[in-house]
Amino acid sequence: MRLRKKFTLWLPSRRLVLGERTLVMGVLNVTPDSFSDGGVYFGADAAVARAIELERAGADILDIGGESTRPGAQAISAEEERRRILPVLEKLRGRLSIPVSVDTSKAEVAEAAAGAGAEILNDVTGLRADPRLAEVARRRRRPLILMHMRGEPRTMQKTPFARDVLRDVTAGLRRAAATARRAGVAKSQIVLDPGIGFGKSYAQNFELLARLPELARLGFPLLVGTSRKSFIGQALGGAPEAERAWGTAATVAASILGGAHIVRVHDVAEMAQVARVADAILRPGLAAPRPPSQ
Ligand code: HH2
Repeated sequence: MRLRKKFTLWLPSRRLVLGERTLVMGVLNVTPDSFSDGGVYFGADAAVARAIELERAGADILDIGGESTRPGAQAISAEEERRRILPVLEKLRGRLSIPVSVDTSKAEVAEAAAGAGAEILNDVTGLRADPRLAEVARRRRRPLILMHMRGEPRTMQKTPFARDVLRDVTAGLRRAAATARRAGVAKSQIVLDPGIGFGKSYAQNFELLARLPELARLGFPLLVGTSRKSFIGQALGGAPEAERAWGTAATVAASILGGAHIVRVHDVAEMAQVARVADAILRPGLAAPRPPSQ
């Protein structure tokens, strides 16, 4: 176990220090079909209420997505994606004190979302779907999360998996970062993500978590998203999404001890506790935080 390297991301409204305390990114899917919360926050008002709830629960970043990437999901148009997320972003303006990231692979959606207040861009295709997204990140000065996905959501769990998952993920992330750098995105504004569950076998997801320190060597901050994913359900003998929180907790702790700077989760209050304790294991010399004043 090694101490994480520190990084600083520059957002329009603030800077985010990574590597001291793990940052918890709360998931808000404004979709009818996401694998664990699809349809629940599909209306703008329900989504806004959930965003505020996630902030109160201890989220450091709110990640809003308008298109499901679950295995087998159908792609939607940029217009439809904008129609889903823009009203939520507009209604959230001035109502949150945490920054918002947008989970999109389309440059025009990223552009519109940045105009509506999104401060971080999160691309699950690592610029493979639309390399122009890097241009938006550069021009709008937004940090860019680049995730590794093997194949595409419609077919990713059907096509052959990589023989050497770490090599595949490392090569893909290197390529994605190079594309972003060529478009003028500063190295310090890039975050990498191994893409747990995206075109990986059951065993490969666990291998990636166990070998996260090798990805940390790429020299970028790491984000890991395991929350409620199906490999956790499989490890628990077929537990449904709603019963995967404890399994998720194990993966969140492992991610942090392996070097993750940000964890992306649905159960924010619970995983924020997991993160605080895992952080304390990483830095056992630090004094306990002071209890909140009564
Ligand atoms: N996972 C999902 C979506 N976006 N982004 C990053 N950076 N890393 C992830 O692991 C990741 C992600 C899938 O989870 P969810 O948003 O809950 O489901 P869906 O894609 O069905 O909306």
